[in-house]
Amino acid sequence: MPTLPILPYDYNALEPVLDEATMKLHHTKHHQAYVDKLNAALDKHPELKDKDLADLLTDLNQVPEDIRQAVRNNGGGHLNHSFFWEGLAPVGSEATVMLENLVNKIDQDFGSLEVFKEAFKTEGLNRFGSGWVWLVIGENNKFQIVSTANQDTPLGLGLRPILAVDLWEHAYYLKYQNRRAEYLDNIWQIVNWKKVAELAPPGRGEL
Ligand code: MN3
Repeated sequence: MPTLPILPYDYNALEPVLDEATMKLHHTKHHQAYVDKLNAALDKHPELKDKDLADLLTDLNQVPEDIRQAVRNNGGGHLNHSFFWEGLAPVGSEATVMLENLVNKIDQDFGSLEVFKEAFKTEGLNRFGSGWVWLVIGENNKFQIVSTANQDTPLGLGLRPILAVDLWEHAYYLKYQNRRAEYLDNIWQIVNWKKVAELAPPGRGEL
């Protein structure tokens, strides 16, 4: 049964990029609500409770129609947030240091780290309304930047996510108000590159 994951750091651990109040609300209220609503939907089809959520979201056609939209929204919300938390780490921590093989891969696929960061920010700014911006492994193991609306995941597009950034206003509004660009500039200080590299291991990506 889906449950709210425990964060791998304290609510104040991502200061000053993400403030404690935002983190606490985001985890205990927003993420919890997705978990609760997902469980309410799955109560109508208990046989789905033991299925892998990522599998269900990869092919939503296997989900009965009466709960399909609820699973898409709330299952997506649960999976995306769980993934998002894992991809962050405290400012200055070892996990935020990008190792050479990842730097090289980004250079190879985007030209440079600066070009990559700018493209990621642009994709995030151009996503109208709520959604997510992602770094994914796409065709030919090439890194790609994509965004999705609402709580949709790139899994349904056949893309393997390795980094997610929440674009919903609840993720940044208390600290950044309407300044999504500033939030996207600052987020790099807390990206867990160690985790990203683990998700794109040698032999699977180009790393
Ligand atoms: Mn969120």
